[in-house]
Amino acid sequence: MSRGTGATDLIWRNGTLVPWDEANLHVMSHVVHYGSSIFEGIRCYKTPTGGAVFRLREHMRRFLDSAKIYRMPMPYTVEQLCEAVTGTITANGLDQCYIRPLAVRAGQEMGVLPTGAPVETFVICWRWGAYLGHDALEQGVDVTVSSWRRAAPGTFPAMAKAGGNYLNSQLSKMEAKQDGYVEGIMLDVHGHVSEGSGENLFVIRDGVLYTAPLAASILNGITRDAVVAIATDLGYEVREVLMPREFLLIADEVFFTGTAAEITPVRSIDRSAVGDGKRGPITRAIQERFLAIATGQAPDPRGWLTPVPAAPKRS
Ligand code: PPE
Repeated sequence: MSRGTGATDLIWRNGTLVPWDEANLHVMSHVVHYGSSIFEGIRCYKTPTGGAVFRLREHMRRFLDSAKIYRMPMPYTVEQLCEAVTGTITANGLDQCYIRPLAVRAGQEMGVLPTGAPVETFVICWRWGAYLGHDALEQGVDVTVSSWRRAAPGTFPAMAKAGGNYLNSQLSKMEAKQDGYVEGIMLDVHGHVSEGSGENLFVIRDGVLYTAPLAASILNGITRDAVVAIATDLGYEVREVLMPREFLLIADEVFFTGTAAEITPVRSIDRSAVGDGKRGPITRAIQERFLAIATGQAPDPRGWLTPVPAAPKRS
């Protein structure tokens, strides 16, 4: 693993905890050849009363939605999956981490038709710090508008968080990095602003927040939903609308949202400064409220946090 992440002790596999090194798949697994997997990304934050998972139920619901879209039989309920997540965090003795629930089509049968391949479900936890670089949360990131578009409606379902979708994300991300940017903003097939390789996007102008609608081929982000709620609480208007590319160039503030990226300011787009070229005041206010709720420093009126029982002390 890279980016300062490291192996933890145990991985949840089909209902049992197995050692990290034993959570393997065969090279003939369907997923290896045809990208047939679905997954989630969730964060557990350290709070004054121990670890707490941010919006666990919503993530596991989206996990089951992704499985349903791809007709992947899933023998677990949302409740069982939530318990698998908290149990795996506790078993690894963690009080803050990134969590990756994953379901793959395994087996050893070749051929596109996936329905004969058994589904294997995993929950993996590891420590994952700043996703878009060390100073990104405060300083903001330099991004580009990708030459790669998001998949058109009716091709790859954007609402499913499926492994195969991330081939599109990889093209955008590699291009951005190669050209000296941290991330790429992709447009949809019609040229409207869509999202980043692993983040949703917000644009601010004259104190109003704008974000792309589901119809612009975005993932229905849970951080995006949290930001809409927080911005509304703080008294800002939020509009879900199709945005032309040039709207990015006249924005006062722009930021990414995502479980891994949290709330990351964008300070330039294609070397054109966003606003003053640094984190803007509204972005900062939303970022601070978001992190305060997630880390248990501010009230949690919507019940976004699920506490994780501490592991018994090891002798
Ligand atoms: N769009 C995409 C394409 C995406 O992958 C993510 C999450 C989001 C939007 C934001 O969704 P949410 O996390 O529910 O707010 N990307 C996950 C995977 C990142 C990775 O590199 O792996 C994440 O942030 O966990």
